[in-house]
Amino acid sequence: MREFFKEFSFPGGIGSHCTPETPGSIHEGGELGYSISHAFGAAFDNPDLLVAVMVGDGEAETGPLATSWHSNKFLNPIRDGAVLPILHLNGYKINNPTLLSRISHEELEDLFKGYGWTPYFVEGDDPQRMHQEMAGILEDCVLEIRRIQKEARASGKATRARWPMIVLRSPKGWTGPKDVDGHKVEGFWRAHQVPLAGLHENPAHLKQLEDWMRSYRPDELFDDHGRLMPELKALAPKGTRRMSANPHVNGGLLRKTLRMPDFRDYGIKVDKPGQATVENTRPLGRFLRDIMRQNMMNFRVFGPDETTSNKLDAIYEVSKKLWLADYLPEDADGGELSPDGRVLEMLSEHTLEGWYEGYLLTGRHGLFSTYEAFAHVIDSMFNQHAKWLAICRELSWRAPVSSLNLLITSTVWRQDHNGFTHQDPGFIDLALNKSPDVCRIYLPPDANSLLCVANHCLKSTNYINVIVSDKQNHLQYMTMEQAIEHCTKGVSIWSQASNDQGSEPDVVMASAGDIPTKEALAAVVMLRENFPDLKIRFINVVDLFKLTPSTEHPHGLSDRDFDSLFTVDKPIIFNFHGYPWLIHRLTYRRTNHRNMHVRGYKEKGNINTPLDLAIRNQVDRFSLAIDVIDRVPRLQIAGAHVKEKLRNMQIDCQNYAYEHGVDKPEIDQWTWP
Ligand SMILES: Cc1ncc(C[n+]2csc(CCOP(=O)(O)OP(=O)(O)O)c2C)c(N)n1
Repeated sequence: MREFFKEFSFPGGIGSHCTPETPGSIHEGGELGYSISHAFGAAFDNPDLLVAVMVGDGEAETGPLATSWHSNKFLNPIRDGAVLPILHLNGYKINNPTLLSRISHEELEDLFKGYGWTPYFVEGDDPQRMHQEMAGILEDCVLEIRRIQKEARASGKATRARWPMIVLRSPKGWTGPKDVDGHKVEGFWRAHQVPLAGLHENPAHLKQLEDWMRSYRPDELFDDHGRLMPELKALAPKGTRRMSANPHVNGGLLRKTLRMPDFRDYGIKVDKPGQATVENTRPLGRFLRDIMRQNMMNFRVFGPDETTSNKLDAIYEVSKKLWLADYLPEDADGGELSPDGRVLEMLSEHTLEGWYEGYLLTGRHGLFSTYEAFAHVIDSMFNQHAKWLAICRELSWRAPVSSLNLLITSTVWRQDHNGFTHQDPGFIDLALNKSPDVCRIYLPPDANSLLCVANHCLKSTNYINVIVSDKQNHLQYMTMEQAIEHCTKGVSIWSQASNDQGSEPDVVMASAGDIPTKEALAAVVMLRENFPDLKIRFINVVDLFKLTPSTEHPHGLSDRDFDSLFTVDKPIIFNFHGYPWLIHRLTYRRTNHRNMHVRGYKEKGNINTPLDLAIRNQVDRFSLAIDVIDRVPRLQIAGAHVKEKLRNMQIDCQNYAYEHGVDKPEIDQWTWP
């Protein structure tokens, strides 16, 4: 017992909250706010599961928790299990009263009724009476849940239910020291975590601790050797009925391999690179539709409000959006709503992310698509999930779970009418901070490469895969075979855009992302027209971690491979989807880093045409071509006339955009010659 106590919240020991090391847990309580959404994620598609979830009244003040009460409108009583929230109204946080404990009973009851719950109250401070009452109310709630499920399942009609919940009002630090040094502790915020401090120096505190511990009558609970009395031990459930051995909370044990069609069948035909445009995410939508079709009990698609906007709406051919709230006649016209839909859409990125995490951690699969700029809403949840996975990887008894796949779409470069607020490619900067064992970032430049990357991600386990791909029409570069080769390598030379075969290039032009790739290719064309003998090597990067040294990330290129691709002394112009410094972060230890010139989003935007936005951030074809002239020594002086011409063309394009509201047709409809 001494060993066990010593380990608690001790260096090298176990955490003070539920951590991945805690058997029976899928929920790290460190960062508050996600208990209810995790619980619902666990309950979806688990018809026999009842998830009881304790919610702190402090936690209930957080944004993510507050919005997650609405999860009850997404629980299908036929197909899903149930969630029983127990709001623990102990009145205090670390240093403050809680809001929900300082409103009237009536107001609190109205609040939860308003959220669509049926609240039951258990209130008091006499342990014996409270235990009996809690047992009684729990029994009532379970019976009520079973009644709702039985009715729905017998009738075959899934309707929204007013599920029960419990409000447990008990003192904070209940049965702990009442007062310490003349200050109220039990039933006050002072009871938070450590009610008695300085035990080494303060004999009075030590005595109080001893009295407190003895009040639980340990001599009746343990024998002389410190072992739990056999009759008490016998009370514990057996086998998988034990909370710690419940297979749902080691979800990898229950995980079934996702049945997947061949992604190649969804590819688009590319006869010649850089000619036709396709909405990159649309073929992915058809792939997801057929994955859904084959996995109607363990695959879900999540998105705030944008599955259609993100061009993934083919999924609705197989399964609609889950909707159990009221219907209006006009919903029949394109609403795509259904009480048994498997696509989850609610305008709360927090709730969706929480559901998705709970769903994955209990052994299922999915994909979450969201606007790039607003992926930041779940920054912190992403962090916590990455930490969870990082620790799980060290625990041999935790079976691998499906990766969390985030499709970051509606990206910075195509916010033609949304403007500045929708321009933020910074989510990948955050993803880069996390353990290399856990995070992957992909920027497929066209539809076939997106399919290839998505296929890989959906099959993987224990990662967070961030896939950045815009939803608009973009040029298509690769046949499916080429896309597979390119994505397998993660970074490669595009030979059709290069003319340095068999020699050393004068300059390396690199790109990552759809629009930056197009602009870089257009720059190459202008350079080759103006300087036919200029040797250019064109490199595209899909897997961002290829850039980092192999000693830092399992995907990283060896220095030898990096040097042979990017050269050891030639200028590199890298046109990047995101903030430019991210590429410097990844490559600062590479031999040729001093010649690496990165262009990316520099927070210069407003309502812009695509080219105008590119120009303002210097990722446009003209700026890139000028960059090359400036960096290749023999062009620095000789190229001055071409530079002038390119500047004039740039000014002309910008003026056209401001006058007509669109880019010049030769820019907009530019194709690789
Ligand atoms: C998002 C977040 N913000 C702040 C904290 C710091 N914090 C830890 S416990 C706590 C109070 C929690 O109160 P409550 O949820 O009522 O839990 P109790 O300890 O009273 O059961 C706070 C603010 C946190 N863990 N997570």
